[in-house]
Amino acid sequence: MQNENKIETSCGLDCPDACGIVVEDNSIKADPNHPTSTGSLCSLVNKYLPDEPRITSPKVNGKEVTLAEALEATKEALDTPRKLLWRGSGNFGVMQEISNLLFDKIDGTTTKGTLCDGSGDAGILEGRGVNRILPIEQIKKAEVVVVWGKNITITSAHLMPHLKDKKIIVIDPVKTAIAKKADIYLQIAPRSDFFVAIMLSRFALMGNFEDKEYIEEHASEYEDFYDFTQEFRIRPILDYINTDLQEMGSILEMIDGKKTVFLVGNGVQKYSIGHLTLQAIDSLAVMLGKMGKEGCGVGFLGNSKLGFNNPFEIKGKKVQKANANFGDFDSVLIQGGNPVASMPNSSRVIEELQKTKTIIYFGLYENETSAMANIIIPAKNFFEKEDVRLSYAHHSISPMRKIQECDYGISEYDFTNILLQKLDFEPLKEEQYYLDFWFNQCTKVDRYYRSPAYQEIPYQEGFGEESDEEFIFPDEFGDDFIKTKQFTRARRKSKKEVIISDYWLITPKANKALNTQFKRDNQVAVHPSLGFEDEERVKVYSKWGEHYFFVKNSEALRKDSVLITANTIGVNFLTPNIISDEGDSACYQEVKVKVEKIDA
Ligand SMILES: Nc1nc2c(c(=O)[nH]1)N[C@H]1C(S)=C(S)[C@@H](COP(=O)(O)OP(=O)(O)OC[C@H]3O[C@@H](n4cnc5c(=O)[nH]c(N)nc54)[C@H](O)[C@@H]3O)O[C@H]1N2
Ligand SMILES: Nc1nc2c(c(=O)[nH]1)N[C@H]1C(S)=C(S)[C@@H](COP(=O)(O)OP(=O)(O)OC[C@H]3O[C@@H](n4cnc5c(=O)[nH]c(N)nc54)[C@H](O)[C@@H]3O)O[C@H]1N2
Ligand SMILES: [Mo]
Repeated sequence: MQNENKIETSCGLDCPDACGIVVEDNSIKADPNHPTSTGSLCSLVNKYLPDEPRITSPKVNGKEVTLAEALEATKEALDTPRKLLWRGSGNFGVMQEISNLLFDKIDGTTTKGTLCDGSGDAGILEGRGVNRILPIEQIKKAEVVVVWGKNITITSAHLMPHLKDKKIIVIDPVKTAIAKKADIYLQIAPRSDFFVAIMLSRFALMGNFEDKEYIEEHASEYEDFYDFTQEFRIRPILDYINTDLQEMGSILEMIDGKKTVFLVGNGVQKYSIGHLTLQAIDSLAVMLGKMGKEGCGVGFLGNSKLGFNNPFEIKGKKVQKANANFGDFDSVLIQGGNPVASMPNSSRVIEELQKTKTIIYFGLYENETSAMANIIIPAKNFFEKEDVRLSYAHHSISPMRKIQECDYGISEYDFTNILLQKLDFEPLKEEQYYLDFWFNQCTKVDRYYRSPAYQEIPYQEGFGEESDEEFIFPDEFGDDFIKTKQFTRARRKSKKEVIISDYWLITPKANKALNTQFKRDNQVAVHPSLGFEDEERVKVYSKWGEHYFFVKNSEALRKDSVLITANTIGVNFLTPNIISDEGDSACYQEVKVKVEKIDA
């Protein structure tokens, strides 16, 4: 029986863990029965409670108004032929998407693609046909864990206890906390992951590390793949990656005969060729027989909605999320995001937004985007409304419950429902109808629900939607960003080294922030050999723009890279608004930057 003072809910922040929360006597605790629980919540959820300053008053053109007035102004703004809905991932509840139903009715434009994991996802789809989540139970059963471009201790902290007593291999240009503890650490050149996977595959096939029985059955084109790997020249590529035969061999030996999972993060795919990288990493795992078996698999950001009918899915006009031309619209509704800071190429974003007649910001906090808005609508946070939480890293679906009142904010359901009626459309169905729509598609397991896509060991039977297909290896490589001619056999002539005069920009997540929510930073981390002083103010610039930061020296970096976390004010003035070759994704790291001293 449920204690009256006890409410079970879950965290809505955009993080793979999607933790279960128990609220008792006004305090929030981790739900020990949640599958990823380690007994405690992270500091970010705690920040969510009162001390974070909220937008408490609706505004129209800088003036405080009532919510009713702000909604009336919103109605007028949306009553125009050209309107765009741009939604961020500030709250991961499914009810965020209910505003699609409004834009469907009013014939508005929405977005496609992501700022996040789209290019990697596209590569997974190419190889496996479907992007299934690697269940946490399989991670627990692994003997070796390859942490590849994922900063686990910060972005997925609840996985850490499950990695205890396992062999750890880390592949990351930055010596992260987990890299420091790893059994093997490869401090590779940024954006060289495709080559790492191809070289490891090639050596695996040369050294007979492949799992013949498995690939004969599930990936029978492996001989063509072997030929493909042979198009790449070993010596210049190993030099470029910053590794050697011995190191590659030691990785294969550590994995050989051991249950192995590859935990792959966003870091490997913030590039135009991210899809090829994920497909190559998958190919390596498949070849070694580390997929579709107990204690094995490649875990990336999975598709949380796989297997669901989504009542909020709409057709209609769509523009690229990472590259939206806001200026093409009279009115832009920005919900649950901070695109002025989080989208790439901030100068372009600002310029585009300045061309828009009305910007409507629907969110919790003041930020770069709310500062540009004509209409501000205060949202409710995830403790103040009902919702459903899916995860892109496990299969538990949990209710998000209202545990506190908020008399100034409005939920996405109410916002949508009111505007539909103001614009003379039929109202929505009851809120519970939409919540149940999701739960009814799940299996109930204790207090949680289980996603319809759950499979204990994904890809055990095969690949594709129906698990009756084979794995598809990559068979083509093209890259317009770095000169790779010297790497491939086809064009052997050029012997030029890749000359690095500028620095790679590494821009990962920060510890005490969730994207641009909560804590903001102002630093650029550089290798001490670059000759800057700590706290020195420098200009960092790229062909896309510039911004000023304070220096922090760090031995964890390579000499060819600088690091600015995603919560840093101004970081996206440096990043390009190009879209990945596949997957409609932003490519935050497809850029080289310069760092300049500022004369006092
Ligand atoms: N505390 C906290 N947690 C978060 C978030 C947050 O903002 N703060 N954000 C959430 C969100 S939205 C997401 S998408 C996830 C993402 O979480 P992660 O997948 O961990 O992504 P990042 O932090 O962007 O980068 C991960 C790692 O990639 C490395 N890296 C950079 N370039 C390369 C490269 O070319 N090759 C390789 N091999 N590695 C590279 C970086 O050094 C970093 O260690 O985290 C979620 N969790
Ligand atoms: N340089 C660089 N840029 C990056 C990244 C990077 O690694 N480096 N990562 C990218 C990635 S992976 C992601 S996912 C994006 C994230 O980028 P965004 O999706 O823009 O997320 P945030 O910047 O965290 O802004 C979220 C906003 O949502 C609002 N919000 C929170 N909860 C609610 C709610 O319940 N309702 C409503 N209406 N609003 C709410 C808050 O006001 C908050 O300001 O950033 C991308 N940008
Ligand atoms: Mo993300």
